[in-house]
Amino acid sequence: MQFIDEAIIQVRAGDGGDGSSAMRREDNVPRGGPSGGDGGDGGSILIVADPQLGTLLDFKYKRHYKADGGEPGRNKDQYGKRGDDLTLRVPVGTVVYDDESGAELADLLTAGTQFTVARGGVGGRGNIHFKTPWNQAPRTAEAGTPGEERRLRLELKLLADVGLLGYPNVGKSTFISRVSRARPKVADYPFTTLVPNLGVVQLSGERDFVIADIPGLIEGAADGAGLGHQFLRHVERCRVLLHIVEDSFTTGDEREPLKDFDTINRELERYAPGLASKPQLVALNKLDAGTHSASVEELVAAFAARGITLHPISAATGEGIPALLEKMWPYVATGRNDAAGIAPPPRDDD
Ligand SMILES: Nc1nc2c(ncn2[C@@H]2O[C@H](COP(=O)(O)OP(=O)(O)OP(=O)(O)O)[C@@H](O)[C@H]2O)c(=O)[nH]1
Ligand SMILES: [Mg+2]
Repeated sequence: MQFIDEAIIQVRAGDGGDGSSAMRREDNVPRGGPSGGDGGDGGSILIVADPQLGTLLDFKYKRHYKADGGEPGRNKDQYGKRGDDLTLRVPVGTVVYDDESGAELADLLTAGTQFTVARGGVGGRGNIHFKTPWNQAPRTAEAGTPGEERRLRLELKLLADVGLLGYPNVGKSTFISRVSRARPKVADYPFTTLVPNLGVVQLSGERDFVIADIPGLIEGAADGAGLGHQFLRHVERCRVLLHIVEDSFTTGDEREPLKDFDTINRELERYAPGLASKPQLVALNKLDAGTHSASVEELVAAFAARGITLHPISAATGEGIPALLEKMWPYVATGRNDAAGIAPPPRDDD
Protein backbone atom coordinates (compact mmCIF):
# COMPACT_ATOMS: atom_id res chain seq x y z
CA MET A 1 0.00 0.00 0.00
CA GLN A 2 1.08 3.54 -0.72
CA PHE A 3 2.55 5.42 2.24
CA ILE A 4 1.33 8.98 2.56
CA ASP A 5 2.53 11.10 5.46
CA GLU A 6 1.16 14.51 4.59
CA ALA A 7 -2.23 15.76 3.52
CA ILE A 8 -4.15 19.00 3.30
CA ILE A 9 -7.86 18.80 3.83
CA GLN A 10 -10.77 21.19 4.11
CA VAL A 11 -13.27 20.60 6.89
CA ARG A 12 -16.59 22.26 7.42
CA ALA A 13 -18.75 21.62 10.45
CA GLY A 14 -22.52 21.64 10.06
CA ASP A 15 -24.50 24.85 10.37
CA GLY A 16 -26.95 25.24 13.19
CA GLY A 17 -30.57 24.92 12.07
CA ASP A 18 -32.74 28.04 12.15
CA GLY A 19 -35.30 28.51 14.86
CA SER A 20 -38.92 28.52 13.72
CA SER A 21 -41.38 31.41 14.07
CA ALA A 22 -44.52 29.33 13.64
CA MET A 23 -47.79 30.27 15.34
CA ARG A 24 -50.25 27.87 16.89
CA ARG A 25 -53.36 27.48 14.74
CA GLU A 26 -55.83 25.09 16.20
CA ASP A 27 -59.58 25.34 15.91
CA ASN A 28 -60.31 24.92 19.58
CA VAL A 29 -57.52 27.16 20.85
CA PRO A 30 -58.88 30.68 20.74
CA ARG A 31 -55.64 32.56 20.72
CA GLY A 32 -52.68 30.64 19.43
CA GLY A 33 -49.27 31.68 20.65
CA PRO A 34 -45.83 31.12 19.25
CA SER A 35 -45.04 27.47 18.56
CA GLY A 36 -41.75 27.55 16.62
CA GLY A 37 -39.14 25.16 18.01
CA ASP A 38 -35.35 25.57 18.09
CA GLY A 39 -33.04 24.57 15.28
CA GLY A 40 -30.71 21.67 15.99
CA ASP A 41 -26.97 22.22 16.49
CA GLY A 42 -24.73 21.43 13.54
CA GLY A 43 -22.46 18.37 13.66
CA SER A 44 -18.80 18.90 14.57
CA ILE A 45 -15.76 17.36 12.91
CA LEU A 46 -13.51 15.29 15.11
CA ILE A 47 -10.18 13.64 14.48
CA VAL A 48 -9.29 10.43 16.30
CA ALA A 49 -6.04 8.43 16.42
CA ASP A 50 -6.68 4.89 15.16
CA PRO A 51 -3.95 2.29 15.78
CA GLN A 52 -5.17 0.24 12.80
CA LEU A 53 -4.02 2.90 10.37
CA GLY A 54 -0.48 3.43 9.16
CA THR A 55 -0.82 6.11 6.50
CA LEU A 56 -2.76 9.26 5.59
CA LEU A 57 -3.59 7.77 2.19
CA ASP A 58 -7.38 8.21 2.53
CA PHE A 59 -6.92 11.96 2.75
CA LYS A 60 -5.06 12.08 -0.56
CA TYR A 61 -8.20 10.97 -2.37
CA LYS A 62 -10.87 12.76 -0.40
CA ARG A 63 -9.97 16.26 0.66
CA HIS A 64 -13.29 17.85 1.59
CA TYR A 65 -15.21 16.84 4.68
CA LYS A 66 -18.51 18.26 5.79
CA ALA A 67 -20.60 17.39 8.84
CA ASP A 68 -24.39 17.48 8.72
CA GLY A 69 -26.23 20.66 9.55
CA GLY A 70 -28.85 20.80 12.28
CA GLU A 71 -32.44 20.61 11.09
CA PRO A 72 -34.58 23.77 11.43
CA GLY A 73 -37.10 24.01 14.20
CA ARG A 74 -40.73 23.44 13.23
CA ASN A 75 -44.22 24.32 14.33
CA LYS A 76 -45.93 22.65 17.31
CA ASP A 77 -42.82 23.26 19.45
CA GLN A 78 -40.77 20.75 17.48
CA TYR A 79 -37.02 21.04 17.85
CA GLY A 80 -34.80 20.35 14.86
CA LYS A 81 -32.60 17.25 14.98
CA ARG A 82 -28.91 17.77 15.75
CA GLY A 83 -26.52 17.16 12.87
CA ASP A 84 -24.33 14.06 13.26
CA ASP A 85 -20.68 14.59 14.10
CA LEU A 86 -18.18 13.41 11.52
CA THR A 87 -15.15 11.54 12.85
CA LEU A 88 -12.00 11.32 10.73
CA ARG A 89 -9.59 8.48 11.57
CA VAL A 90 -5.87 9.09 11.32
CA PRO A 91 -2.81 7.00 12.30
CA VAL A 92 -1.35 7.38 15.78
CA GLY A 93 1.44 9.97 15.61
CA THR A 94 -0.47 12.39 13.37
CA VAL A 95 0.03 16.09 14.06
CA VAL A 96 -2.81 18.40 13.05
CA TYR A 97 -2.03 21.96 12.00
CA ASP A 98 -4.26 24.85 11.02
CA ASP A 99 -2.88 25.35 7.51
CA GLU A 100 -3.71 29.05 7.39
CA SER A 101 -2.06 30.14 10.66
CA GLY A 102 0.43 27.26 10.84
CA ALA A 103 -0.57 26.69 14.48
CA GLU A 104 -0.35 23.15 15.82
CA LEU A 105 -3.83 22.11 16.95
CA ALA A 106 -3.20 18.59 18.19
CA ASP A 107 -0.56 15.90 18.39
CA LEU A 108 -2.36 12.57 18.49
CA LEU A 109 0.20 10.46 20.29
CA THR A 110 -1.95 7.76 21.81
CA ALA A 111 -4.57 5.49 20.32
CA GLY A 112 -8.09 6.75 20.86
CA THR A 113 -7.15 10.38 21.51
CA GLN A 114 -9.65 12.64 19.85
CA PHE A 115 -9.84 16.30 19.09
CA THR A 116 -12.53 18.58 17.68
CA VAL A 117 -11.15 20.40 14.64
CA ALA A 118 -14.31 22.25 13.60
CA ARG A 119 -17.22 23.01 15.89
CA GLY A 120 -20.76 22.74 14.63
CA GLY A 121 -22.93 25.87 14.53
CA VAL A 122 -25.48 26.48 17.26
CA GLY A 123 -29.17 26.04 16.46
CA GLY A 124 -31.26 29.23 16.53
CA ARG A 125 -33.98 29.61 19.16
CA GLY A 126 -37.56 29.39 17.98
CA ASN A 127 -40.18 32.03 18.79
CA ILE A 128 -41.48 30.03 21.78
CA HIS A 129 -38.57 31.57 23.71
CA PHE A 130 -39.49 35.12 22.84
CA LYS A 131 -42.95 35.32 24.34
CA THR A 132 -43.16 38.12 26.94
CA PRO A 133 -46.10 39.61 28.91
CA TRP A 134 -46.18 42.52 26.48
CA ASN A 135 -45.65 40.44 23.33
CA GLN A 136 -47.75 37.29 23.33
CA ALA A 137 -47.27 36.56 19.65
CA PRO A 138 -43.66 37.20 18.76
CA ARG A 139 -42.57 36.51 15.23
CA THR A 140 -38.95 36.61 16.28
CA ALA A 141 -36.78 33.53 15.82
CA GLU A 142 -33.02 33.22 15.61
CA ALA A 143 -31.04 31.94 12.67
CA GLY A 144 -28.60 29.11 13.34
CA THR A 145 -24.90 30.06 13.39
CA PRO A 146 -22.60 28.70 10.71
CA GLY A 147 -20.33 25.73 11.41
CA GLU A 148 -16.59 26.35 11.63
CA GLU A 149 -14.60 25.88 8.48
CA ARG A 150 -10.88 25.20 8.40
CA ARG A 151 -8.07 24.10 6.18
CA LEU A 152 -5.95 21.54 7.99
CA ARG A 153 -2.53 20.11 7.34
CA LEU A 154 -2.07 16.58 8.63
CA GLU A 155 1.44 15.31 9.16
CA LEU A 156 2.25 11.80 10.23
CA LYS A 157 5.38 11.48 12.35
CA LEU A 158 6.06 7.83 13.01
CA LEU A 159 6.64 6.76 16.57
CA ALA A 160 9.91 4.88 16.71
CA ASP A 161 12.52 4.64 19.46
CA VAL A 162 15.48 4.37 17.12
CA GLY A 163 15.88 6.05 13.73
CA LEU A 164 18.29 4.84 11.05
CA LEU A 165 20.27 7.42 9.14
CA GLY A 166 22.81 7.20 6.39
CA TYR A 167 23.65 7.59 2.73
CA PRO A 168 21.82 5.38 0.23
CA ASN A 169 23.24 1.85 -0.06
CA VAL A 170 25.00 1.82 3.32
CA GLY A 171 22.78 -1.08 4.42
CA LYS A 172 20.02 0.49 6.51
CA SER A 173 17.33 -1.82 5.17
CA THR A 174 19.61 -4.84 5.46
CA PHE A 175 20.16 -3.86 9.08
CA ILE A 176 16.46 -3.56 9.94
CA SER A 177 15.75 -6.90 8.20
CA ARG A 178 18.39 -8.56 10.34
CA VAL A 179 17.26 -7.14 13.68
CA SER A 180 13.49 -7.25 13.20
CA ARG A 181 10.80 -8.98 11.16
CA ALA A 182 10.51 -5.99 8.82
CA ARG A 183 11.39 -6.98 5.24
CA PRO A 184 12.00 -3.84 3.22
CA LYS A 185 13.51 -4.26 -0.22
CA VAL A 186 17.31 -4.47 -0.28
CA ALA A 187 19.25 -3.75 -3.47
CA ASP A 188 22.60 -2.44 -4.63
CA TYR A 189 21.30 0.78 -6.12
CA PRO A 190 20.65 4.07 -4.29
CA PHE A 191 17.16 5.00 -3.09
CA THR A 192 15.85 1.47 -2.92
CA THR A 193 13.84 2.50 0.12
CA LEU A 194 11.22 5.05 -0.86
CA VAL A 195 9.09 5.08 2.26
CA PRO A 196 9.88 4.58 5.95
CA ASN A 197 9.61 1.09 7.43
CA LEU A 198 9.15 0.19 11.05
CA GLY A 199 10.47 -2.93 12.76
CA VAL A 200 10.27 -4.21 16.30
CA VAL A 201 13.57 -5.33 17.86
CA GLN A 202 13.33 -7.91 20.60
CA LEU A 203 16.07 -8.24 23.19
CA SER A 204 16.32 -10.76 26.00
CA GLY A 205 14.26 -10.18 29.13
CA GLU A 206 11.14 -8.86 27.38
CA ARG A 207 12.87 -5.72 26.26
CA ASP A 208 11.75 -4.42 22.90
CA PHE A 209 11.85 -1.25 20.88
CA VAL A 210 10.78 0.10 17.52
CA ILE A 211 13.28 1.03 14.86
CA ALA A 212 12.56 3.11 11.73
CA ASP A 213 14.36 2.68 8.42
CA ILE A 214 14.03 5.82 6.33
CA PRO A 215 15.13 6.58 2.76
CA GLY A 216 18.82 7.46 2.34
CA LEU A 217 20.04 11.04 2.63
CA ILE A 218 22.61 12.81 0.49
CA GLU A 219 24.30 16.20 0.46
CA GLY A 220 21.77 18.89 -0.34
CA ALA A 221 18.86 16.82 1.03
CA ALA A 222 17.64 19.91 2.87
CA ASP A 223 17.31 21.59 -0.56
CA GLY A 224 15.49 18.60 -1.99
CA ALA A 225 18.43 16.63 -3.47
CA GLY A 226 17.76 12.89 -3.77
CA LEU A 227 14.50 12.16 -2.01
CA GLY A 228 15.12 15.26 0.08
CA HIS A 229 14.73 15.52 3.80
CA GLN A 230 10.96 14.98 3.80
CA PHE A 231 11.30 11.70 5.67
CA LEU A 232 13.35 13.17 8.49
CA ARG A 233 10.18 14.05 10.32
CA HIS A 234 9.88 10.34 11.02
CA VAL A 235 13.00 10.33 13.17
CA GLU A 236 12.07 13.52 15.03
CA ARG A 237 10.48 11.59 17.86
CA CYS A 238 13.21 8.93 18.14
CA ARG A 239 15.25 8.79 21.32
CA VAL A 240 18.45 7.84 19.56
CA LEU A 241 19.64 7.75 15.97
CA LEU A 242 21.71 4.95 14.51
CA HIS A 243 23.92 6.55 11.90
CA ILE A 244 25.29 3.95 9.48
CA VAL A 245 28.41 4.55 7.39
CA GLU A 246 30.37 2.16 5.18
CA ASP A 247 33.57 2.00 3.16
CA SER A 248 33.42 -1.34 1.34
CA PHE A 249 33.18 -0.26 -2.30
CA THR A 250 30.83 -3.24 -2.82
CA THR A 251 28.19 -1.12 -4.56
CA GLY A 252 30.80 0.96 -6.38
CA ASP A 253 30.13 3.96 -4.15
CA GLU A 254 33.35 5.72 -3.18
CA ARG A 255 32.38 6.40 0.45
CA GLU A 256 34.37 8.31 3.06
CA PRO A 257 32.80 7.52 6.42
CA LEU A 258 33.85 10.55 8.43
CA LYS A 259 33.06 12.96 5.60
CA ASP A 260 29.68 11.28 5.02
CA PHE A 261 28.93 11.46 8.71
CA ASP A 262 29.60 15.21 8.75
CA THR A 263 27.62 15.85 5.58
CA ILE A 264 24.55 14.12 6.93
CA ASN A 265 24.81 15.91 10.23
CA ARG A 266 24.95 19.22 8.38
CA GLU A 267 21.75 18.28 6.57
CA LEU A 268 20.14 17.36 9.89
CA GLU A 269 21.18 20.69 11.32
CA ARG A 270 19.62 22.47 8.36
CA TYR A 271 16.42 20.50 8.68
CA ALA A 272 16.01 20.92 12.43
CA PRO A 273 18.77 21.87 14.86
CA GLY A 274 17.17 19.74 17.56
CA LEU A 275 17.55 16.66 15.41
CA ALA A 276 21.31 17.10 14.99
CA SER A 277 21.75 17.22 18.76
CA LYS A 278 19.86 13.97 19.36
CA PRO A 279 22.16 11.18 20.59
CA GLN A 280 23.67 9.17 17.76
CA LEU A 281 25.36 5.81 17.71
CA VAL A 282 27.60 5.32 14.70
CA ALA A 283 28.09 1.97 12.98
CA LEU A 284 30.58 1.05 10.27
CA ASN A 285 28.69 -1.52 8.19
CA LYS A 286 29.80 -4.23 5.72
CA LEU A 287 32.70 -5.35 7.88
CA ASP A 288 32.58 -8.72 6.06
CA ALA A 289 33.45 -7.00 2.79
CA GLY A 290 36.47 -5.11 4.12
CA THR A 291 37.22 -1.42 3.75
CA HIS A 292 38.44 0.63 0.85
CA SER A 293 39.73 4.12 1.74
CA ALA A 294 41.29 3.23 5.11
CA SER A 295 41.56 0.24 7.45
CA VAL A 296 38.92 -0.43 10.08
CA GLU A 297 41.41 0.56 12.80
CA GLU A 298 42.17 3.86 11.05
CA LEU A 299 38.49 4.64 10.68
CA VAL A 300 37.80 3.80 14.32
CA ALA A 301 40.72 6.05 15.31
CA ALA A 302 39.53 8.91 13.07
CA PHE A 303 36.11 8.86 14.72
CA ALA A 304 37.67 8.45 18.19
CA ALA A 305 39.74 11.59 17.58
CA ARG A 306 36.40 13.39 17.38
CA GLY A 307 35.18 11.70 20.54
CA ILE A 308 32.87 9.32 18.65
CA THR A 309 32.77 5.55 19.13
CA LEU A 310 32.55 3.80 15.77
CA HIS A 311 30.93 0.36 16.03
CA PRO A 312 32.07 -2.02 13.28
CA ILE A 313 29.24 -4.36 12.20
CA SER A 314 28.07 -6.51 9.33
CA ALA A 315 24.36 -6.44 8.59
CA ALA A 316 25.02 -9.37 6.25
CA THR A 317 26.60 -11.73 8.81
CA GLY A 318 25.31 -10.18 12.03
CA GLU A 319 28.77 -9.53 13.41
CA GLY A 320 28.83 -6.79 16.04
CA ILE A 321 25.04 -6.36 15.98
CA PRO A 322 23.99 -7.91 19.32
CA ALA A 323 26.47 -5.68 21.16
CA LEU A 324 25.27 -2.62 19.24
CA LEU A 325 21.63 -3.33 20.10
CA GLU A 326 22.62 -3.55 23.77
CA LYS A 327 24.30 -0.14 23.40
CA MET A 328 21.04 1.28 22.05
CA TRP A 329 18.90 -0.06 24.84
CA PRO A 330 19.90 2.45 27.58
CA TYR A 331 18.94 5.35 25.30
CA VAL A 332 15.64 3.71 24.47
CA ALA A 333 14.97 2.81 28.08
CA THR A 334 15.92 6.24 29.42
CA GLY A 335 12.83 8.03 28.20
CA ARG A 336 10.60 5.25 29.45
CA ASN A 337 12.27 5.04 32.85
CA ASP A 338 12.14 8.81 33.22
CA ALA A 339 8.41 8.60 32.88
CA ALA A 340 8.28 5.86 35.49
CA GLY A 341 10.69 7.70 37.77
CA ILE A 342 13.36 4.98 37.63
CA ALA A 343 17.05 5.90 37.29
CA PRO A 344 18.33 5.11 33.79
CA PRO A 345 21.10 2.56 33.21
CA PRO A 346 24.56 4.03 32.42
CA ARG A 347 25.14 5.26 28.87
CA ASP A 348 27.94 4.62 26.46
CA ASP A 349 29.21 8.18 26.71
CA ASP A 350 29.01 8.61 30.51
N1 LIG B 1 28.78 -7.34 1.98
C1 LIG B 1 27.79 -6.69 2.58
N2 LIG B 1 26.82 -6.10 1.83
C2 LIG B 1 25.84 -5.45 2.48
C3 LIG B 1 25.78 -5.37 3.90
N3 LIG B 1 24.68 -4.65 4.24
C4 LIG B 1 24.09 -4.30 3.09
N4 LIG B 1 24.77 -4.78 2.02
C5 LIG B 1 24.45 -4.62 0.59
O1 LIG B 1 24.44 -3.24 0.28
C6 LIG B 1 23.43 -2.94 -0.69
C7 LIG B 1 22.52 -1.85 -0.17
O2 LIG B 1 21.81 -2.35 0.97
P1 LIG B 1 20.43 -1.73 1.48
O3 LIG B 1 20.12 -2.38 2.76
O4 LIG B 1 19.41 -1.76 0.39
O5 LIG B 1 20.90 -0.23 1.72
P2 LIG B 1 20.04 1.03 2.20
O6 LIG B 1 20.91 1.83 3.08
O7 LIG B 1 18.75 0.58 2.76
O8 LIG B 1 19.86 1.78 0.82
P3 LIG B 1 18.70 2.83 0.36
O9 LIG B 1 17.38 2.21 0.70
O10 LIG B 1 18.92 2.92 -1.10
O11 LIG B 1 18.97 4.08 1.10
C8 LIG B 1 22.72 -4.25 -0.97
O12 LIG B 1 23.27 -4.82 -2.13
C9 LIG B 1 23.04 -5.10 0.26
O13 LIG B 1 23.03 -6.48 -0.02
C10 LIG B 1 26.82 -6.01 4.65
O14 LIG B 1 26.87 -6.01 5.88
N5 LIG B 1 27.78 -6.65 3.92
MG1 LIG C 1 16.90 0.91 2.10
